Amino acid sequence: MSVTKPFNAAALIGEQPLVMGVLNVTPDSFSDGGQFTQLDLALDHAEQMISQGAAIIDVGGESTRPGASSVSTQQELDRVIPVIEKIAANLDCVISLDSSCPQVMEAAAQAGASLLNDVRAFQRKDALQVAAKTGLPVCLMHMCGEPKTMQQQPHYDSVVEEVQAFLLARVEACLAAGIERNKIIIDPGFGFGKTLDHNLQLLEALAQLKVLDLPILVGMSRKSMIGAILNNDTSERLYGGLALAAIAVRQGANIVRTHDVGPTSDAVAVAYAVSAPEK
Ligand code: 7PJ
Repeated sequence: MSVTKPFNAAALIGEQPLVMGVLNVTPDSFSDGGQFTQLDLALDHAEQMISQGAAIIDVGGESTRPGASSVSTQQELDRVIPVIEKIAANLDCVISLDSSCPQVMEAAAQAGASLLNDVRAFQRKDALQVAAKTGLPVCLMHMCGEPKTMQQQPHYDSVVEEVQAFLLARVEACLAAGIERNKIIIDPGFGFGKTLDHNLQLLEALAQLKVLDLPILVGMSRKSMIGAILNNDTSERLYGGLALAAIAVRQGANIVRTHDVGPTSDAVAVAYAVSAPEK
């Protein structure tokens, strides 16, 4: 029997940001590729992230690294559903599904997921309707293009305005599909069809997204924006990622998605202690 842990998205506002640990069950994920494909290894990894401070485990079966090719629905189901069932039955955390595929969303909700995180902001056919039917909170992320080609000369007239307008339009689409406002989280989508300069502009303007009055999720862990500044590989991007996480919290982020849960939890707590409204 799996137990779905309820997740109240709207309650995140004004509270200490949560850390979301990344659990990739894809053989080709770029930073921990291939290490956690087996069920028991995935469970161990999730347990370790929870013990280090993750409140949410984000389970993904499709690699969205730049250039990655797509996976079939069946492959995605085979990868993520057993992992979600196992975590739901054994660990105390919120389980998030990182997927754009409606069939996977539906199955994940039944298996014990309590958050739907879609890098395509529920734009695939039937995704919004299926998400609404599950009754689960959703995370809407901005992406320009598709993973296979998104880093080929991304262009914006104003990245901040365009991302904000996109998110607003997707919020409206969610509301129209029957998803309640208090179940919506937004994410500017760092690294998804963005140059270093675009990413830095979005981080600098993150607080502007607060006008939508919705919780904000950020994911910058190990991403190429760090590599572009430090000229290093994914395995060397921890400290750069911590700096970005601290700045994001200062700018109002409510959930920080990371591969490096322990160090990020410390960075988030310290940054929040500086930024928190007085109690
Ligand atoms: C993100 C994500 C992100 C949200 C990935 C990686 C690439 N979901 N899924 N936001 N990134 N909401 O882990 O580097 O930034 S996959």
